Amino acid sequence: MNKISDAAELRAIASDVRKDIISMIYNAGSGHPGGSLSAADFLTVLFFNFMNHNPKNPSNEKRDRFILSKGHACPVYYSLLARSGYFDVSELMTFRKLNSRLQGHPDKSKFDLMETTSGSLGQGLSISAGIAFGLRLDKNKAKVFCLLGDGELDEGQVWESLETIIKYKLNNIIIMIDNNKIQLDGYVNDIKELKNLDHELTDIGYKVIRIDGHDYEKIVTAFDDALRISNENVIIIFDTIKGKGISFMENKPEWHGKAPNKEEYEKAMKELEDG
Ligand SMILES: Cc1ncc(C[n+]2csc(CCOP(=O)(O)OP(=O)(O)O)c2C)c(N)n1
Repeated sequence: MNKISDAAELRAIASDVRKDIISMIYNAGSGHPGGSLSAADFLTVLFFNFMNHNPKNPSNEKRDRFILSKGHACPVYYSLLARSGYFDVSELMTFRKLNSRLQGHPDKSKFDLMETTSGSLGQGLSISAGIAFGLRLDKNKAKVFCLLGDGELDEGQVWESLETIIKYKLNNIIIMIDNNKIQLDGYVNDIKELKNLDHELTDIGYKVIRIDGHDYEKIVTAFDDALRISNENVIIIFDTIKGKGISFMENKPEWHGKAPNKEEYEKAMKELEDG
């Protein structure tokens, strides 16, 4: 796929992605807007400027792999796949409908394009480690990009895989944390405080890059740096705002997993239209 590095162009794509997210969830009457919107900027940059993938040859062995461990945020993933050209954007409106490929959580049995099924939090990084191991055995230089939520870090399995990745020096994985500070029905730090996350990750051996996950220049530099580092395990912590882009959804736990009503949908779309 041709890479897009122009920030204005990337922002325009992310705006379309946000409109897709809102429309899909409104149309379905259910879904997870907050954690989809928070990841829209850095995932747009990843899909359009950094990840090696080709919608014309989706199963090419050389493709970089993307694992959405926080599977509930699949509206952002489905939109990016459609906007990249893997399927028609109109299919997004089948989200969460009976017999659709676009279920409420990514389902590989329905949609082979995905590297894995996800949604049961905590599993995606273990799967990524397995894929990365396999790639290394095959002498395949492809990268594995895995996205975790900050609330997801409450799952012990995440920490097991973090240590496995260090132990086996799986430097072909780039881990991303969407640090939007909110999980299902409250603030991450009220549920299980993530004290000194950077230090905890550094202590177990990671090179931690921490940036504003809505600042395009910083996102580009972070991916550039992460891809340049070949002898360390890299984690990028993206500090983000849950619900980013829709004023009444921003930083509000209630927008983790609910659909807008008609009035809210129209207001959200207008805000996105007005930029
Ligand atoms: C194993 C497991 N336990 C609980 C849930 C229910 N659940 C869905 S989303 C969520 C909160 C996730 O928070 P976070 O990882 O911060 O996601 P984000 O805020 O980015 O949407 C929870 C607890 C789940 N999907 N899987």
